[in-house]
Amino acid sequence: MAFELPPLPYGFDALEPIIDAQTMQIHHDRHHGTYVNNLNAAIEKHPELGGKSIEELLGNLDAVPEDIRTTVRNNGGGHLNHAIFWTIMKPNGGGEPSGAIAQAIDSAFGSFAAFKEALSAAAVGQFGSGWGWAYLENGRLVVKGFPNQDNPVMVGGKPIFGVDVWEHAYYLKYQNRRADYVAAWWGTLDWAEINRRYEAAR
Ligand code: MN3
Repeated sequence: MAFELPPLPYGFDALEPIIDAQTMQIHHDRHHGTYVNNLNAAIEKHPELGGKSIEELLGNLDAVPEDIRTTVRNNGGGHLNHAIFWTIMKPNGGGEPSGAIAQAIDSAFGSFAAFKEALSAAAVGQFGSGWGWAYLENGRLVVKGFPNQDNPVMVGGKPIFGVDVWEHAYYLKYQNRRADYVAAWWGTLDWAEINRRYEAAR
């Protein structure tokens, strides 16, 4: 069973003006689509891996045959990262978190403002291409920058939500102003979905 590009759960223009429609279309259809195609091409060389989930593959990369390991890391990571990314955003999102994730944020960071500053700094400070992730590490909520298409599952973490800081995610609208993009991105968040992911992860 091949991996599939999940449909975007809203229109390309749904996150305007924070993320422009052209960026969303290229990002989802071409970038994410290419990660899925490359991942499937690699898995085809090792049919014995066909039944594994993307989390299983990335959570134990040492068990992935060496000839496709880097391809699976980069393209499988790209698939998982984006599959999560589309779902944790929504039209008219943002605002303050509530529920269990709000409690976890307060418990680990003291306040939503401090958490927001920490995740934004991790994302903006990630050198080159990568992501800023909020994830569970031994049950505790942490934030960290990850290079390329690496995902917290590769270090035993459980990804809750993250922000793509590859230039393809923001350059058409924000050019080099990554910090402006990250600051605006908070206005897209779907806290109900983030709560659902947190509840499932803990
Ligand atoms: Mn991307």
